[in-house]
Amino acid sequence: MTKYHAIRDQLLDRLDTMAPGEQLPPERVLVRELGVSRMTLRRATDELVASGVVRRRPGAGVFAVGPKLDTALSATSFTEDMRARGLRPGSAILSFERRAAGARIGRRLEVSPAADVVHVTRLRLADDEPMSIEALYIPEGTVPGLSPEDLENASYYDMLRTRYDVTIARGVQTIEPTVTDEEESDKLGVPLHSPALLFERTSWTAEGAVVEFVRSIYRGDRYQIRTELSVPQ
Ligand code: 16G
Repeated sequence: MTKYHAIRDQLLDRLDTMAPGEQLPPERVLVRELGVSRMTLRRATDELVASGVVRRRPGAGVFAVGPKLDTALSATSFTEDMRARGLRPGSAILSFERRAAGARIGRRLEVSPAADVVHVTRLRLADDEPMSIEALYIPEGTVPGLSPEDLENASYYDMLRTRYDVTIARGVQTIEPTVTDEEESDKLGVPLHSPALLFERTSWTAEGAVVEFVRSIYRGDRYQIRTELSVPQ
């Protein structure tokens, strides 16, 4: 193990005992305590910053970040997911339009390219902290009369159930690594080209109608995926 990896592990051990938001001792103190050069300590700290374990506030120091949110691979909504963790879900509408599906989205929604779709982009928040950006596409016929205000700080899945009497019966999701572009970084409050998870989800009713195609970018420094593994019999 390289020297800086060993220092990184020592810092991780120390962070395990710290509360989110607590500050690491100043660099000069750590250099003395750990018996390393300033450069090695910097390198180890940089790696922890990049992986989202700590946050550096210029002029203030380095602070512990809470554990990442585990997301299970199920057809839950963002709202349900956040509530289950005791966090306050929120969403801000970034754009809302009705337009023709076009070939690519038409294929995803299983409608003709000329069919009307609602295209909404939302910033999703947990306790006011930006977590993801969602681009949601819905066949217009599924949600007649839907307005941007309806989705502001509200759950799309709840609305489907209560207002449109639609229940999601199954979904397919892919997950890929990506990095944030300029706009995403700005909205999510992370540096340009930060690691992120790209989710694409299609959901169907029991009758086989597509009710959403969603492309979401989740912050890689705040999210990880947890899966229960079944053992092949
Ligand atoms: C989640 C889903 C998204 C769905 C949304 C509904 C992922 C990757 N995506 O964000 O497909 O549209 O929940 O949330 O999990 P809502 O009911 O809170 O609006």
